[in-house]
Amino acid sequence: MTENTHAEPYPHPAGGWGSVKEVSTILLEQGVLFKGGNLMLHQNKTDGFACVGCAWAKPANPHPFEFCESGAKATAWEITSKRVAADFFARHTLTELRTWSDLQLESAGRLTVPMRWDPESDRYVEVAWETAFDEIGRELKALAPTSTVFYASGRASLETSYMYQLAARLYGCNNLPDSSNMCHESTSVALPRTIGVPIGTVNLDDFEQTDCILFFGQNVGTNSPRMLHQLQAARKRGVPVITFNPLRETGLLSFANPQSPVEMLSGAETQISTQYLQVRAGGDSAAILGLCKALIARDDAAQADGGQRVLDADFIAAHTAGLDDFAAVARSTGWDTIERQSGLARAALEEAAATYAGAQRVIAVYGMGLTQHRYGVQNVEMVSNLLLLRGNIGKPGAGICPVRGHSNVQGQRTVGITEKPKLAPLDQLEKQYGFAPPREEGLNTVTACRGMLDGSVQAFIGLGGNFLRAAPDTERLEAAWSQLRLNVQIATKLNRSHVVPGAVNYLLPCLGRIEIDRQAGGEQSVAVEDSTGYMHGSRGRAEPAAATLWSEPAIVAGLAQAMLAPERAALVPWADWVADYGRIRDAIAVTFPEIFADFNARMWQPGGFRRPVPAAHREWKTPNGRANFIAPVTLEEDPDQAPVSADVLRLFTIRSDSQFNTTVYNDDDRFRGVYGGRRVLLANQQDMARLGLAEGDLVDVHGVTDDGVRRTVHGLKLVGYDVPPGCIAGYYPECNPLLPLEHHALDSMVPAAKSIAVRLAAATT
Ligand SMILES: Nc1nc2c(c(=O)[nH]1)N[C@H]1C(S)=C(S)[C@@H](COP(=O)(O)OP(=O)(O)OC[C@H]3O[C@@H](n4cnc5c(=O)[nH]c(N)nc54)[C@H](O)[C@@H]3O)O[C@H]1N2
Ligand SMILES: Nc1nc2c(c(=O)[nH]1)N[C@H]1C(S)=C(S)[C@@H](COP(=O)(O)OP(=O)(O)OC[C@H]3O[C@@H](n4cnc5c(=O)[nH]c(N)nc54)[C@H](O)[C@@H]3O)O[C@H]1N2
Ligand SMILES: [Mo]
Repeated sequence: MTENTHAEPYPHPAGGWGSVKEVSTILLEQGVLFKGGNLMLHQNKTDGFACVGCAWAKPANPHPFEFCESGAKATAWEITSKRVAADFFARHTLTELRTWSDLQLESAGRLTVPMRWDPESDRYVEVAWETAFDEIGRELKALAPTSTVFYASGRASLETSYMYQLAARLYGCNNLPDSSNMCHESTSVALPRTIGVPIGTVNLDDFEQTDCILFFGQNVGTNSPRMLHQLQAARKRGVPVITFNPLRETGLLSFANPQSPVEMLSGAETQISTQYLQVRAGGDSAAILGLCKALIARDDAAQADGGQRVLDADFIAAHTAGLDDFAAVARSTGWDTIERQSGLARAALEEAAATYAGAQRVIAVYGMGLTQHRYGVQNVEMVSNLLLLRGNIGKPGAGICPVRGHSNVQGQRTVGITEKPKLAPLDQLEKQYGFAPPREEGLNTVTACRGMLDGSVQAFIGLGGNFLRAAPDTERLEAAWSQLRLNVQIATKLNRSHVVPGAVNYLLPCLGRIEIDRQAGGEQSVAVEDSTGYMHGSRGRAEPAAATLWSEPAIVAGLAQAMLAPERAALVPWADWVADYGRIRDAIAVTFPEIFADFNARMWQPGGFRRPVPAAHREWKTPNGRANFIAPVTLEEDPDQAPVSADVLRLFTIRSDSQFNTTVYNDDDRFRGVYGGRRVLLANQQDMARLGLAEGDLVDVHGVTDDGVRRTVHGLKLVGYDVPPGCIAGYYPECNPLLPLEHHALDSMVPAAKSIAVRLAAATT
């Protein structure tokens, strides 16, 4: 594969004809062209299904084609005509399947029957659902509840997620990590401190009213392409877009709308970013401090000569706290430090600050480029500081916009999937169901991995996802994973987490959200929450991949009834809930009346209904009742890692245009012009020359963290690329063996996947 890997510039805009071609190719490959074509018309529509891809907002008046290239791929991938049934496993042992790539495993097709791993033959063997639940229940009853982890990947509906957290708590633990722990947890920790909400404040209307957009470390063209419509509209109004990203990402440069015949035929494209700042990976706190320093300096000057204030003094006085400490740090930090840490020139930062100061309504959008750092929480606080300086939170057209990942990852947290007892409605659950929920802190992703490594975690239940590939330190984790007493994976497609078995190992296949879900009470629908806090109904439209599949609520109910003591199980009407999901929603509305009152009726409102976001109207639910400026503690990116020496590079892991997390659709990364293989590193030419390496060389990458663990990924090919000096980019999940478990964000514990200290050496194998 590496032989054919090559890079060539992608001279086209994001979207455009390339998008149309990609969509038709994947529909064809998955054998779903005809069926798929019709189905797409229901994607992200009121009374249709919510896309299983990203969590970007769904408008009240959708386009006829309210989907994007990425969403169409995700749909095609789920409704593929390929199947993995019992005969597949009769042909392949798990030992053999462990030699398959992520792409090969998932490409085998949809899982169709419940299976148990048979250690004798090393194969999965079909079992009846009831048999599976019986044995899993027996196993779980024999374990201490705190040694079990209930992971959720972020796709399961609000209904399933609510049942899942309730089942875990009835069982006796708060061990409810979800993918948010690897993702936007830095947001969920930072924003409650600064503005008193764990989520963003903007909605789609704000994009129509804004007059400046800032982008930090979010790759919109690949990861939330439907947002390109809002960006394109804003750009057509002349709104400046300032981007901070170490890579010049195609989707942030320009866009041709594949849904606009005029643009497609004329080849017209919209320039997206008006200023592009190639910040060093991990340099955002410094860059933002530079912007703030420039604004404060202008404001000081204005005050001195009686000019118009640059800071929003009225807002600051009426609503905020902490400006003096923050401003002191901004004033005292020298431009030399800011330039060195951010990799950006003072003049470029001052230019961006001038644009920002010239706008009255500013939105700041951000993603993993900020959250997945040692100082990921601080990065988010810095964005909030920048916005607060000019009152850009809590007014129309302005606000903070974290772009969430999985299509219901935000919603899972909303309905109680959290390891943090203080965030869960425990008193209400106690009252509603008549039991004493556990009050101890549960395990998050990092502490769950620690538990697997030290043997204190003995069982892992996965509600979707591919934990083994998504989490840090792949090799160590994989060894620990095989020592689990019980491993139960609820999934749609085969992945690595399924083929490294624990002693007792089950694979339970489920319906996807696109599929019609028939229960005793008729066809069921579910709801999800998007990135902007709106809840939407979603009704499956495709025939199920197999008649043997169970829905996620049915599986969770089956597990709950089997693993709970009978008197505990009897506290919840599991069968009634599965017969009619409307009853689960009624229960959710009782638990969270402020968010979900009248849930069943409101979920079909066009555009969805929004949960309360107090900060969006300047009500600050912080301990001091004000919006808080928080001064940065350091501008160093990774003080926990080896001292920076000239041969140490900072590796940041990225997603390609052809993947959804660990799901790899093909080996190309079209927008970045990298074709035919993912085992590559995008490297700066000068760094390569300095290190005596050249484009095309195969290298071994060694972790340099000094914790006694050797971490190496062998045989990656160097591709010359426009990356800031000292930084190097590689693909997730291929590079995860290099990510040390303890290299995570302070406070949020999000693995710091965007800055891993590594050394390169000529390949030995
Ligand atoms: N098609 C598709 N859509 C997806 C996903 C997918 O894999 N495929 N994944 C979903 C999920 S779960 C998530 S969380 C989101 C992820 O979507 P994003 O938040 O966009 O995450 P990434 O693609 O990991 O990286 C984002 C960008 O950060 C930049 N970056 C890296 N380091 C830094 C840094 O230090 N500073 C700055 N300013 N930028 C940096 C990278 O160059 C990249 O452009 O997308 C969701 N949507
Ligand atoms: N190095 C590095 N590591 C990272 C990241 C990074 O940027 N760099 N990003 C992190 C982030 S942001 C995230 S969110 C995590 C993602 O981590 P996960 O959410 O754990 O991983 P996914 O790849 O999204 O999971 C894919 C699997 O989900 C299953 N699946 C798909 N649809 C359904 C469904 O409807 N129901 C069920 N039950 N199962 C389904 C399929 O079996 C599929 O194989 O990875 C994290 N890891
Ligand atoms: Mo994510």
